[in-house]
Amino acid sequence: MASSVSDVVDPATGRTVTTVPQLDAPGADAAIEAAHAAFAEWRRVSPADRGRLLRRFAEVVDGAIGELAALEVRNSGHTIANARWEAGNVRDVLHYYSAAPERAFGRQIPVAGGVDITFQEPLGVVCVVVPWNFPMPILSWGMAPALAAGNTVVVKPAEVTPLTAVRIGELALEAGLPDGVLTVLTGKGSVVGDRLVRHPLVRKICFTGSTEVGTGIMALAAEQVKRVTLELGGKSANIVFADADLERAAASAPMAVFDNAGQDCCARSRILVERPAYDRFLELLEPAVAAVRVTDPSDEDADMGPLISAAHRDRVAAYVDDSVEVAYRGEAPGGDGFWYPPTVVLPGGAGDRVWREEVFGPVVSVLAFDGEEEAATMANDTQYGLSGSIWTRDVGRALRVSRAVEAGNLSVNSHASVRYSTPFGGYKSSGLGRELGPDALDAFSETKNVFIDTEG
Ligand code: TAP
Repeated sequence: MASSVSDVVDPATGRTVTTVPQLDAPGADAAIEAAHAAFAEWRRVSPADRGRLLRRFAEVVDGAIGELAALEVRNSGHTIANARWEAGNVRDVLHYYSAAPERAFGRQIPVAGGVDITFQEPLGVVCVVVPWNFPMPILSWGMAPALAAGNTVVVKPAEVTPLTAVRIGELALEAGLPDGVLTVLTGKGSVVGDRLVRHPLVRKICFTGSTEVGTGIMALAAEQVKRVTLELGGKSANIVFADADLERAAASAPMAVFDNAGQDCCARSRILVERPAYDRFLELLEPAVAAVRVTDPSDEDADMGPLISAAHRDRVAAYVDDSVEVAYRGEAPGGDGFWYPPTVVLPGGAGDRVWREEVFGPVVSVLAFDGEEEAATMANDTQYGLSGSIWTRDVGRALRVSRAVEAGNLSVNSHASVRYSTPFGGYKSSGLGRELGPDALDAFSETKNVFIDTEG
Protein backbone atom coordinates (compact mmCIF):
# COMPACT_ATOMS: atom_id res chain seq x y z
CA MET A 1 0.00 0.00 0.00
CA ALA A 2 2.87 2.35 0.85
CA SER A 3 4.90 2.76 -2.29
CA SER A 4 7.72 4.65 -0.54
CA VAL A 5 8.54 6.84 2.43
CA SER A 6 9.12 10.58 2.72
CA ASP A 7 11.41 12.47 5.09
CA VAL A 8 10.02 14.60 7.88
CA VAL A 9 12.35 17.57 8.45
CA ASP A 10 12.73 19.80 11.51
CA PRO A 11 12.52 23.36 10.07
CA ALA A 12 14.53 24.79 12.97
CA THR A 13 17.58 22.67 12.11
CA GLY A 14 17.00 21.42 8.57
CA ARG A 15 17.61 17.85 9.81
CA THR A 16 15.46 14.81 9.03
CA VAL A 17 13.75 13.60 12.19
CA THR A 18 11.87 10.57 10.88
CA THR A 19 10.18 9.16 7.78
CA VAL A 20 6.54 8.36 7.09
CA PRO A 21 4.96 6.05 4.49
CA GLN A 22 3.76 7.55 1.25
CA LEU A 23 0.60 5.80 0.27
CA ASP A 24 -0.10 5.03 -3.38
CA ALA A 25 -3.44 5.36 -5.19
CA PRO A 26 -4.56 1.72 -4.64
CA GLY A 27 -3.73 2.16 -0.93
CA ALA A 28 -5.90 5.28 -0.80
CA ASP A 29 -8.75 3.39 -2.54
CA ALA A 30 -8.59 0.59 0.03
CA ALA A 31 -8.75 3.10 2.91
CA ILE A 32 -11.72 4.90 1.34
CA GLU A 33 -13.55 1.58 0.93
CA ALA A 34 -12.85 0.72 4.59
CA ALA A 35 -14.17 4.14 5.65
CA HIS A 36 -17.28 3.53 3.55
CA ALA A 37 -17.81 0.15 5.21
CA ALA A 38 -17.41 1.74 8.66
CA PHE A 39 -20.01 4.41 7.77
CA ALA A 40 -22.84 1.87 7.80
CA GLU A 41 -22.21 1.19 11.53
CA TRP A 42 -21.13 4.69 12.61
CA ARG A 43 -24.27 6.39 11.35
CA ARG A 44 -26.30 3.98 13.47
CA VAL A 45 -24.42 4.70 16.71
CA SER A 46 -26.95 6.47 18.93
CA PRO A 47 -26.54 10.25 19.21
CA ALA A 48 -25.73 9.99 22.93
CA ASP A 49 -23.08 7.35 22.34
CA ARG A 50 -21.53 9.30 19.45
CA GLY A 51 -21.35 12.34 21.72
CA ARG A 52 -19.83 10.23 24.51
CA LEU A 53 -17.16 8.86 22.16
CA LEU A 54 -16.27 12.37 20.97
CA ARG A 55 -15.98 13.54 24.59
CA ARG A 56 -13.70 10.60 25.36
CA PHE A 57 -11.64 11.46 22.26
CA ALA A 58 -11.34 15.05 23.57
CA GLU A 59 -10.16 13.75 26.94
CA VAL A 60 -7.55 11.48 25.36
CA VAL A 61 -6.28 14.44 23.30
CA ASP A 62 -6.19 16.51 26.49
CA GLY A 63 -3.96 13.90 28.09
CA ALA A 64 -1.61 14.05 25.09
CA ILE A 65 -1.27 17.83 24.76
CA GLY A 66 2.39 17.87 25.77
CA GLU A 67 3.24 15.05 23.38
CA LEU A 68 1.30 16.57 20.45
CA ALA A 69 2.82 20.01 21.07
CA ALA A 70 6.36 18.60 21.12
CA LEU A 71 5.69 16.79 17.82
CA GLU A 72 4.44 20.03 16.24
CA VAL A 73 7.46 22.01 17.41
CA ARG A 74 9.75 19.45 15.81
CA ASN A 75 7.77 18.89 12.61
CA SER A 76 6.44 22.39 11.89
CA GLY A 77 8.70 24.78 13.81
CA HIS A 78 5.73 26.20 15.73
CA THR A 79 6.59 27.86 19.01
CA ILE A 80 5.90 25.62 21.99
CA ALA A 81 3.29 28.05 23.35
CA ASN A 82 1.43 28.07 20.03
CA ALA A 83 1.71 24.30 19.65
CA ARG A 84 0.14 23.76 23.09
CA TRP A 85 -2.70 26.09 22.14
CA GLU A 86 -3.19 24.19 18.86
CA ALA A 87 -3.42 20.80 20.60
CA GLY A 88 -5.81 22.36 23.12
CA ASN A 89 -7.87 23.66 20.23
CA VAL A 90 -8.31 20.08 18.94
CA ARG A 91 -9.61 19.08 22.38
CA ASP A 92 -11.95 22.09 22.55
CA VAL A 93 -13.34 21.57 19.05
CA LEU A 94 -14.05 17.91 19.87
CA HIS A 95 -15.75 18.94 23.12
CA TYR A 96 -17.83 21.60 21.39
CA TYR A 97 -19.10 19.23 18.69
CA SER A 98 -19.59 16.31 21.10
CA ALA A 99 -22.79 18.11 22.10
CA ALA A 100 -23.98 18.26 18.50
CA PRO A 101 -25.22 14.71 17.79
CA GLU A 102 -28.00 15.08 20.37
CA ARG A 103 -28.91 18.49 18.99
CA ALA A 104 -28.94 17.69 15.25
CA PHE A 105 -32.60 18.65 15.10
CA GLY A 106 -34.88 18.39 12.13
CA ARG A 107 -38.00 20.55 11.81
CA GLN A 108 -41.74 20.05 11.71
CA ILE A 109 -43.18 22.29 9.02
CA PRO A 110 -46.91 23.10 8.93
CA VAL A 111 -48.51 21.78 5.72
CA ALA A 112 -52.02 20.81 4.63
CA GLY A 113 -53.15 17.18 4.80
CA GLY A 114 -50.47 15.72 7.01
CA VAL A 115 -47.25 16.11 8.88
CA ASP A 116 -44.02 17.33 7.30
CA ILE A 117 -40.72 16.65 9.01
CA THR A 118 -37.07 17.03 8.09
CA PHE A 119 -34.09 14.87 9.06
CA GLN A 120 -30.41 15.84 9.08
CA GLU A 121 -28.54 12.88 7.64
CA PRO A 122 -24.81 12.23 7.21
CA LEU A 123 -23.21 12.31 3.78
CA GLY A 124 -20.95 9.25 3.96
CA VAL A 125 -17.16 9.41 3.69
CA VAL A 126 -15.84 12.95 4.20
CA CYS A 127 -12.27 13.82 3.27
CA VAL A 128 -10.38 16.55 5.14
CA VAL A 129 -7.34 17.88 3.24
CA VAL A 130 -5.03 19.78 5.62
CA PRO A 131 -2.22 22.27 4.79
CA TRP A 132 1.14 22.44 6.55
CA ASN A 133 0.64 25.74 8.36
CA PHE A 134 -1.80 24.63 11.09
CA PRO A 135 -1.79 20.84 10.99
CA MET A 136 -3.77 20.26 14.19
CA PRO A 137 -6.49 22.94 14.34
CA ILE A 138 -7.45 22.68 10.68
CA LEU A 139 -7.70 18.91 10.90
CA SER A 140 -10.07 19.21 13.86
CA TRP A 141 -12.27 21.91 12.31
CA GLY A 142 -13.29 19.48 9.56
CA MET A 143 -13.01 16.21 11.49
CA ALA A 144 -15.04 16.99 14.63
CA PRO A 145 -18.29 18.29 13.08
CA ALA A 146 -18.09 15.68 10.30
CA LEU A 147 -17.86 12.84 12.85
CA ALA A 148 -20.56 14.42 15.01
CA ALA A 149 -22.91 14.46 12.01
CA GLY A 150 -22.38 10.71 11.57
CA ASN A 151 -19.89 10.69 8.70
CA THR A 152 -16.68 8.72 8.60
CA VAL A 153 -13.58 10.83 7.95
CA VAL A 154 -10.41 10.35 5.94
CA VAL A 155 -7.70 12.93 6.68
CA LYS A 156 -4.91 13.84 4.25
CA PRO A 157 -2.27 15.88 6.11
CA ALA A 158 0.25 17.93 4.15
CA GLU A 159 3.16 15.80 3.00
CA VAL A 160 5.66 17.78 5.08
CA THR A 161 3.67 17.92 8.37
CA PRO A 162 2.05 14.51 8.98
CA LEU A 163 3.18 13.68 12.53
CA THR A 164 0.43 15.17 14.69
CA ALA A 165 -2.29 13.93 12.32
CA VAL A 166 -0.96 10.38 12.52
CA ARG A 167 -0.89 10.61 16.33
CA ILE A 168 -4.42 12.03 16.49
CA GLY A 169 -5.58 9.06 14.38
CA GLU A 170 -4.03 6.71 16.96
CA LEU A 171 -5.61 8.66 19.85
CA ALA A 172 -9.04 8.25 18.24
CA LEU A 173 -8.64 4.46 18.40
CA GLU A 174 -7.42 4.69 22.03
CA ALA A 175 -10.57 6.67 22.81
CA GLY A 176 -12.71 3.86 21.41
CA LEU A 177 -13.73 5.18 17.99
CA PRO A 178 -14.33 2.09 15.83
CA ASP A 179 -11.83 1.17 13.10
CA GLY A 180 -12.41 3.04 9.85
CA VAL A 181 -14.30 5.96 11.45
CA LEU A 182 -11.21 8.21 11.37
CA THR A 183 -8.38 7.33 8.98
CA VAL A 184 -5.21 9.34 8.40
CA LEU A 185 -3.53 8.79 5.03
CA THR A 186 0.01 10.07 4.56
CA GLY A 187 1.31 10.76 1.08
CA LYS A 188 1.43 13.29 -1.70
CA GLY A 189 -1.44 15.62 -2.53
CA SER A 190 -1.00 14.84 -6.20
CA VAL A 191 -1.47 11.10 -5.49
CA VAL A 192 -3.47 10.46 -2.30
CA GLY A 193 -5.22 13.85 -2.30
CA ASP A 194 -6.14 13.53 -5.94
CA ARG A 195 -7.54 10.02 -5.38
CA LEU A 196 -9.68 11.27 -2.49
CA VAL A 197 -11.09 14.03 -4.66
CA ARG A 198 -11.88 11.68 -7.56
CA HIS A 199 -13.16 8.64 -5.65
CA PRO A 200 -16.95 8.34 -5.99
CA LEU A 201 -17.36 6.99 -2.43
CA VAL A 202 -15.97 10.26 -0.99
CA ARG A 203 -19.04 12.50 -0.75
CA LYS A 204 -17.44 15.69 0.55
CA ILE A 205 -14.05 17.40 0.40
CA CYS A 206 -13.22 19.82 3.17
CA PHE A 207 -10.10 21.51 1.81
CA THR A 208 -7.78 24.11 3.30
CA GLY A 209 -4.80 25.29 1.30
CA SER A 210 -3.85 27.39 -1.67
CA THR A 211 -6.41 29.03 -3.92
CA GLU A 212 -4.75 27.32 -6.89
CA VAL A 213 -5.18 23.75 -5.59
CA GLY A 214 -8.62 24.56 -4.16
CA THR A 215 -9.84 25.80 -7.54
CA GLY A 216 -8.72 22.55 -9.18
CA ILE A 217 -10.45 20.48 -6.49
CA MET A 218 -13.69 22.40 -6.96
CA ALA A 219 -13.60 21.77 -10.73
CA LEU A 220 -13.00 18.05 -10.24
CA ALA A 221 -15.65 17.78 -7.53
CA ALA A 222 -18.19 19.33 -9.92
CA GLU A 223 -17.98 16.23 -12.11
CA GLN A 224 -19.61 14.20 -9.32
CA VAL A 225 -21.55 17.08 -7.73
CA LYS A 226 -19.38 16.33 -4.71
CA ARG A 227 -19.78 18.76 -1.81
CA VAL A 228 -16.85 21.07 -1.09
CA THR A 229 -15.84 23.49 1.63
CA LEU A 230 -12.83 25.59 0.68
CA GLU A 231 -10.64 27.64 3.03
CA LEU A 232 -8.03 29.33 0.84
CA GLY A 233 -5.58 32.21 0.84
CA GLY A 234 -5.76 35.70 2.29
CA LYS A 235 -4.24 39.18 2.17
CA SER A 236 -5.96 40.71 5.12
CA ALA A 237 -6.00 44.39 5.99
CA ASN A 238 -5.24 45.89 9.39
CA ILE A 239 -6.91 49.32 9.15
CA VAL A 240 -5.73 51.88 11.70
CA PHE A 241 -7.69 55.14 11.94
CA ALA A 242 -6.07 58.26 13.37
CA ASP A 243 -8.51 58.29 16.32
CA ALA A 244 -7.44 54.78 17.44
CA ASP A 245 -5.41 53.87 20.49
CA LEU A 246 -2.22 53.98 18.39
CA GLU A 247 -0.04 52.48 21.14
CA ARG A 248 -2.24 49.37 21.32
CA ALA A 249 -2.65 49.17 17.56
CA ALA A 250 1.12 49.34 16.98
CA ALA A 251 1.98 46.99 19.85
CA SER A 252 -0.38 44.31 18.53
CA ALA A 253 0.31 44.70 14.79
CA PRO A 254 3.53 42.60 14.66
CA MET A 255 2.03 39.37 16.02
CA ALA A 256 -1.08 39.88 13.88
CA VAL A 257 1.17 39.07 10.95
CA PHE A 258 4.35 37.44 12.33
CA ASP A 259 2.61 34.83 14.47
CA ASN A 260 3.40 31.36 13.04
CA ALA A 261 6.11 33.17 11.05
CA GLY A 262 3.40 34.79 8.93
CA GLN A 263 2.30 31.39 7.61
CA ASP A 264 -1.28 32.16 8.48
CA CYS A 265 -4.14 32.64 6.04
CA CYS A 266 -5.52 35.31 8.44
CA ALA A 267 -2.22 37.23 8.70
CA ARG A 268 -2.85 40.98 8.65
CA SER A 269 -0.13 41.46 6.04
CA ARG A 270 -1.37 44.85 4.79
CA ILE A 271 -1.39 47.66 7.35
CA LEU A 272 -3.42 50.68 6.26
CA VAL A 273 -2.83 53.78 8.40
CA GLU A 274 -4.87 56.97 8.20
CA ARG A 275 -2.50 59.64 6.94
CA PRO A 276 -2.39 61.95 10.01
CA ALA A 277 -1.28 58.97 12.16
CA TYR A 278 1.08 57.37 9.63
CA ASP A 279 4.45 58.71 10.90
CA ARG A 280 3.57 58.19 14.56
CA PHE A 281 2.33 54.65 13.89
CA LEU A 282 5.59 53.71 12.11
CA GLU A 283 7.58 55.15 15.04
CA LEU A 284 5.59 53.02 17.50
CA LEU A 285 5.74 49.92 15.30
CA GLU A 286 9.55 49.79 15.12
CA PRO A 287 10.25 48.82 18.77
CA ALA A 288 7.31 46.39 18.69
CA VAL A 289 8.89 44.59 15.71
CA ALA A 290 12.32 44.62 17.36
CA ALA A 291 10.79 42.99 20.45
CA VAL A 292 9.57 39.89 18.55
CA ARG A 293 11.75 37.02 19.81
CA VAL A 294 12.66 34.82 16.87
CA THR A 295 14.43 31.80 18.29
CA ASP A 296 14.43 28.04 18.84
CA PRO A 297 10.69 27.28 18.84
CA SER A 298 11.04 24.91 21.80
CA ASP A 299 12.14 27.90 23.92
CA GLU A 300 9.26 28.91 26.22
CA ASP A 301 9.90 32.58 25.35
CA ALA A 302 9.88 32.18 21.56
CA ASP A 303 7.41 34.43 19.70
CA MET A 304 8.31 33.16 16.25
CA GLY A 305 10.12 30.13 14.82
CA PRO A 306 11.45 29.26 11.37
CA LEU A 307 9.61 28.98 8.07
CA ILE A 308 8.47 25.54 7.00
CA SER A 309 11.15 24.81 4.37
CA ALA A 310 14.12 26.22 2.51
CA ALA A 311 12.03 26.48 -0.66
CA HIS A 312 9.35 28.46 1.14
CA ARG A 313 11.94 30.77 2.71
CA ASP A 314 13.32 31.48 -0.77
CA ARG A 315 9.80 32.22 -2.00
CA VAL A 316 9.22 34.67 0.87
CA ALA A 317 12.63 36.32 0.42
CA ALA A 318 11.90 36.89 -3.29
CA TYR A 319 9.12 39.32 -2.30
CA VAL A 320 11.70 41.60 -0.65
CA ASP A 321 14.05 42.17 -3.57
CA ASP A 322 16.12 45.32 -4.13
CA SER A 323 13.15 47.20 -5.58
CA VAL A 324 11.29 47.06 -2.25
CA GLU A 325 11.88 49.69 0.44
CA VAL A 326 12.46 48.02 3.82
CA ALA A 327 11.46 50.24 6.77
CA TYR A 328 13.06 47.95 9.35
CA ARG A 329 13.65 44.31 10.21
CA GLY A 330 13.71 42.28 13.39
CA GLU A 331 16.30 39.68 14.30
CA ALA A 332 16.50 36.02 13.26
CA PRO A 333 19.03 33.32 14.12
CA GLY A 334 21.49 32.04 11.54
CA GLY A 335 22.34 28.36 11.25
CA ASP A 336 20.83 25.55 9.28
CA GLY A 337 17.14 26.15 9.94
CA PHE A 338 14.79 28.02 7.59
CA TRP A 339 14.89 31.42 9.32
CA TYR A 340 13.65 34.76 8.04
CA PRO A 341 13.42 37.95 10.14
CA PRO A 342 10.20 39.91 10.73
CA THR A 343 10.26 42.55 8.00
CA VAL A 344 8.29 45.78 7.49
CA VAL A 345 8.20 47.16 3.94
CA LEU A 346 6.87 50.39 2.46
CA PRO A 347 5.50 49.62 -1.01
CA GLY A 348 5.50 52.31 -3.69
CA GLY A 349 1.74 51.85 -4.11
CA ALA A 350 -1.17 49.43 -4.11
CA GLY A 351 0.02 47.91 -7.40
CA ASP A 352 3.20 46.44 -5.90
CA ARG A 353 3.50 42.66 -5.81
CA VAL A 354 4.35 42.57 -2.09
CA TRP A 355 1.13 44.51 -1.36
CA ARG A 356 -1.08 42.39 -3.63
CA GLU A 357 0.11 38.79 -3.30
CA GLU A 358 -0.06 36.44 -0.34
CA VAL A 359 3.55 36.28 0.93
CA PHE A 360 2.73 33.67 3.63
CA GLY A 361 5.79 34.74 5.59
CA PRO A 362 6.89 37.39 8.12
CA VAL A 363 6.64 40.36 5.77
CA VAL A 364 4.16 43.19 6.33
CA SER A 365 3.49 46.17 4.06
CA VAL A 366 2.33 49.58 5.26
CA LEU A 367 0.48 52.24 3.21
CA ALA A 368 -1.38 55.44 4.13
CA PHE A 369 -5.03 56.21 3.34
CA ASP A 370 -7.37 59.20 3.56
CA GLY A 371 -10.77 58.64 5.16
CA GLU A 372 -13.20 55.76 5.62
CA GLU A 373 -14.15 55.33 2.02
CA GLU A 374 -10.60 54.98 0.79
CA ALA A 375 -9.81 52.57 3.64
CA ALA A 376 -12.57 50.20 2.55
CA THR A 377 -11.72 50.59 -1.15
CA MET A 378 -8.06 49.76 -0.51
CA ALA A 379 -8.92 46.86 1.82
CA ASN A 380 -11.25 45.39 -0.84
CA ASP A 381 -8.80 45.85 -3.72
CA THR A 382 -7.73 42.20 -3.62
CA GLN A 383 -8.98 38.84 -4.88
CA TYR A 384 -9.07 37.67 -1.24
CA GLY A 385 -11.51 38.30 1.63
CA LEU A 386 -10.70 36.21 4.67
CA SER A 387 -10.12 38.45 7.70
CA GLY A 388 -9.09 41.90 8.82
CA SER A 389 -8.93 44.32 11.73
CA ILE A 390 -10.26 47.83 12.28
CA TRP A 391 -8.77 50.13 14.89
CA THR A 392 -10.85 53.16 15.91
CA ARG A 393 -12.49 54.63 19.02
CA ASP A 394 -15.60 55.57 17.02
CA VAL A 395 -18.20 52.78 17.35
CA GLY A 396 -20.24 54.00 14.40
CA ARG A 397 -17.17 54.03 12.16
CA ALA A 398 -16.17 50.57 13.40
CA LEU A 399 -19.54 49.21 12.30
CA ARG A 400 -19.65 51.13 9.00
CA VAL A 401 -16.19 49.92 8.00
CA SER A 402 -16.92 46.37 9.22
CA ARG A 403 -19.92 46.29 6.88
CA ALA A 404 -17.95 47.78 3.99
CA VAL A 405 -14.96 45.41 4.10
CA GLU A 406 -15.57 42.24 2.05
CA ALA A 407 -14.16 39.61 4.39
CA GLY A 408 -15.56 36.74 6.44
CA ASN A 409 -13.87 37.44 9.80
CA LEU A 410 -13.26 40.91 11.13
CA SER A 411 -12.14 42.17 14.52
CA VAL A 412 -12.44 45.66 15.96
CA ASN A 413 -9.61 46.85 18.22
CA SER A 414 -8.40 43.25 18.25
CA HIS A 415 -6.91 40.69 15.88
CA ALA A 416 -8.78 37.65 17.20
CA SER A 417 -10.72 36.14 14.33
CA VAL A 418 -10.87 32.41 15.06
CA ARG A 419 -12.98 30.85 17.79
CA TYR A 420 -14.45 27.37 17.61
CA SER A 421 -17.87 28.71 18.58
CA THR A 422 -18.11 31.31 15.78
CA PRO A 423 -18.26 30.84 11.99
CA PHE A 424 -15.04 31.07 10.00
CA GLY A 425 -14.47 31.35 6.26
CA GLY A 426 -13.75 33.61 3.34
CA TYR A 427 -15.33 35.91 0.77
CA LYS A 428 -14.22 35.91 -2.89
CA SER A 429 -11.15 33.75 -3.66
CA SER A 430 -10.58 33.09 0.05
CA GLY A 431 -13.05 30.27 0.07
CA LEU A 432 -16.48 28.76 -0.06
CA GLY A 433 -18.65 27.85 2.91
CA ARG A 434 -18.01 28.29 6.61
CA GLU A 435 -16.38 26.14 9.26
CA LEU A 436 -16.78 26.12 13.05
CA GLY A 437 -19.57 27.81 14.98
CA PRO A 438 -23.05 26.52 15.75
CA ASP A 439 -23.96 25.67 12.14
CA ALA A 440 -20.92 23.62 11.11
CA LEU A 441 -22.87 20.35 10.95
CA ASP A 442 -24.96 21.74 8.08
CA ALA A 443 -21.86 21.46 5.87
CA PHE A 444 -21.62 17.74 6.67
CA SER A 445 -25.30 16.79 6.44
CA GLU A 446 -28.09 16.45 3.90
CA THR A 447 -31.59 17.63 4.73
CA LYS A 448 -34.24 15.04 4.01
CA ASN A 449 -37.89 16.10 3.89
CA VAL A 450 -40.63 13.53 4.66
CA PHE A 451 -44.38 14.16 4.27
CA ILE A 452 -46.83 11.82 6.07
CA ASP A 453 -50.41 11.87 4.85
CA THR A 454 -52.76 11.92 7.86
CA GLU A 455 -56.00 12.21 5.88
CA GLY A 456 -56.09 9.04 3.82
P1 TAP B 1 -1.53 23.49 -0.90
O1 TAP B 1 -0.34 23.25 -1.74
O2 TAP B 1 -2.76 23.92 -1.58
O3 TAP B 1 -1.75 22.15 -0.07
C1 TAP B 1 -2.81 21.99 0.84
C2 TAP B 1 -3.13 20.51 0.96
O4 TAP B 1 -3.64 20.04 -0.29
C3 TAP B 1 -1.94 19.61 1.29
O5 TAP B 1 -2.36 18.55 2.11
C4 TAP B 1 -1.54 19.10 -0.09
O6 TAP B 1 -0.82 17.88 -0.04
C5 TAP B 1 -2.91 18.90 -0.70
N1 TAP B 1 -2.93 18.82 -2.15
C6 TAP B 1 -2.01 19.33 -3.02
N2 TAP B 1 -2.38 19.04 -4.30
C7 TAP B 1 -3.56 18.36 -4.21
C8 TAP B 1 -4.44 17.80 -5.18
N3 TAP B 1 -4.21 17.90 -6.49
N4 TAP B 1 -5.55 17.16 -4.76
C9 TAP B 1 -5.83 17.08 -3.43
N5 TAP B 1 -5.02 17.57 -2.47
C10 TAP B 1 -3.90 18.22 -2.85
O7 TAP B 1 -1.31 24.60 0.20
P2 TAP B 1 -0.17 24.70 1.27
O8 TAP B 1 1.06 25.14 0.58
O9 TAP B 1 -0.10 23.44 2.03
O10 TAP B 1 -0.75 25.83 2.25
C11 TAP B 1 -0.55 27.18 2.04
C12 TAP B 1 -1.82 27.84 1.51
O11 TAP B 1 -2.96 27.46 2.26
C13 TAP B 1 -1.78 29.34 1.60
O12 TAP B 1 -2.21 29.92 0.39
C14 TAP B 1 -2.77 29.69 2.70
O13 TAP B 1 -3.39 30.92 2.66
C15 TAP B 1 -3.75 28.61 2.59
N6 TAP B 1 -4.40 28.39 3.87
C16 TAP B 1 -5.67 28.82 4.04
C17 TAP B 1 -6.29 28.65 5.24
C18 TAP B 1 -7.68 29.12 5.43
S1 TAP B 1 -8.41 28.66 6.76
N7 TAP B 1 -8.31 29.84 4.57
C19 TAP B 1 -5.65 28.03 6.29
C20 TAP B 1 -4.38 27.61 6.09
C21 TAP B 1 -3.76 27.78 4.86
P3 TAP B 1 0.79 17.91 -0.15
O14 TAP B 1 1.29 18.63 1.02
O15 TAP B 1 1.14 16.47 -0.11
O16 TAP B 1 1.11 18.58 -1.45
